[in-house]
Amino acid sequence: MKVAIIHRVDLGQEDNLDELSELCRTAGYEVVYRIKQVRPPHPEYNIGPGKVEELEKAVRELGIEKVVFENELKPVQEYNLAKKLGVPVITRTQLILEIFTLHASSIEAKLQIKLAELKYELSRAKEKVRLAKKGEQPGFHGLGAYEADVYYDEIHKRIVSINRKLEAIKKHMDLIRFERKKLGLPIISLAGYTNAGKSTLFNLLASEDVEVNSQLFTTLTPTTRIVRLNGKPAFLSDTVGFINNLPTLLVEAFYATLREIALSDLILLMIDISEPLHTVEKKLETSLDTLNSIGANGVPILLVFNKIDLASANDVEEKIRKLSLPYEYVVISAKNGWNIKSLEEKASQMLRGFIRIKATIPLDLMLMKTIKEIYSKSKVINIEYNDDCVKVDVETTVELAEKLRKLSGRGEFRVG
Ligand SMILES: Nc1nc2c(ncn2[C@@H]2O[C@H](COP(=O)(O)OP(=O)(O)OP(=O)(O)O)[C@@H](O)[C@H]2O)c(=O)[nH]1
Ligand SMILES: [Mg+2]
Repeated sequence: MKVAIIHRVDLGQEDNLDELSELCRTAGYEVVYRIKQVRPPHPEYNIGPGKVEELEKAVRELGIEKVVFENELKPVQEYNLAKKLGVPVITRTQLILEIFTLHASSIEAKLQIKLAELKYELSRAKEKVRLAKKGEQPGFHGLGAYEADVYYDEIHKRIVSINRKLEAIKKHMDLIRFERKKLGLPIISLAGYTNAGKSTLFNLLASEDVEVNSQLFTTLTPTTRIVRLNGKPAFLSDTVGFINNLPTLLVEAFYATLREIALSDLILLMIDISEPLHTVEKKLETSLDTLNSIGANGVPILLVFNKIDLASANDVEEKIRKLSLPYEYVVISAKNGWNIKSLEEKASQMLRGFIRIKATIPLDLMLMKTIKEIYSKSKVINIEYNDDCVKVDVETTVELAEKLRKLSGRGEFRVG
């Protein structure tokens, strides 16, 4: 489907048409016309009436079937534009909702998108009801003032019902998190701008097969696996990508999936370093802001500069120097598996909660079950089986270390 994209900006404001165009591509549209206009918003159309004429001509001549605005439009502006142009007019929020709908696979993600849609509709329903009452928006769902009120109430009821379902899912997810927490293993989240390569790295580290795609927002449902980083076991979660100007409604909707990040012990923040410096800067800023807004400040961050296969070593080095960030970092290519070893080393060094212990445990107390637990929760440096005892040298969780201390009884037990 052919579309036109439009961004009205204030004086001195940068336009966002490149990203909007990328979002359109992800939604399956072909962008054949783009307009940037610098002016204050026009009450009737947002853009100026002259631009509307120009757009109307383009729609007719190029066979454009939909018009996508970067700006939020008032219902009356949307209505005026659609009437004038003869094709549907949508905004960035609706476009992102369309993309999310295409990619959502879990029940939770689907419900959250439905909820965001309804909230969006609700915020506009008020205005539509007002217009219907004033008789200014004839033909709005063919409703009169009374039906418009009913319509508003109906949306409200559906929101309440979806919220209830989501609450039940949240309880279930909390239970799963609690069970994970009980295992005592650290939790690592892969976070970052959409398309940075999170799922590619996740697949590599977890030997998994989650979808990797050059489109935006491929991952909408977080996936978690146990991985080993340099021998240390941990939970690793792949999460939904960040984006600049994510409509507030969607931030709320996806807060639930992003909550994982705030609860983790380490964040691997991925950045595509092959892009121009100003893009890297902007995306990094959005990512850090998003982490802040979901309450993840305080969680240690390891910056993972990805896609170094697409840039020269000098270029990568210079960009990182210019960014001069107060975080630990590594440079990798997730696609080619370059430098994954040093990523594992850095990440495992930053994982808190593991301690090195040496213990000698009497053989009659050393059960197979304990040996299994040691292997699943520790980096084993050495285990030595003797006639009457087992000597273990491991980096392990605090809980397991305590258990081994008790088991060692009068045998040897040393930390460090
Ligand atoms: N050249 C190159 N491409 C990469 C590298 N890592 C990932 N990609 C590509 O980048 C695109 C996005 O990768 P994904 O792993 O889906 O990115 P993501 O961060 O999970 O994206 P979302 O789920 O949409 O947030 C895919 O086409 C990958 O093949 C890399 O190191 N080098
Ligand atoms: Mg992904």
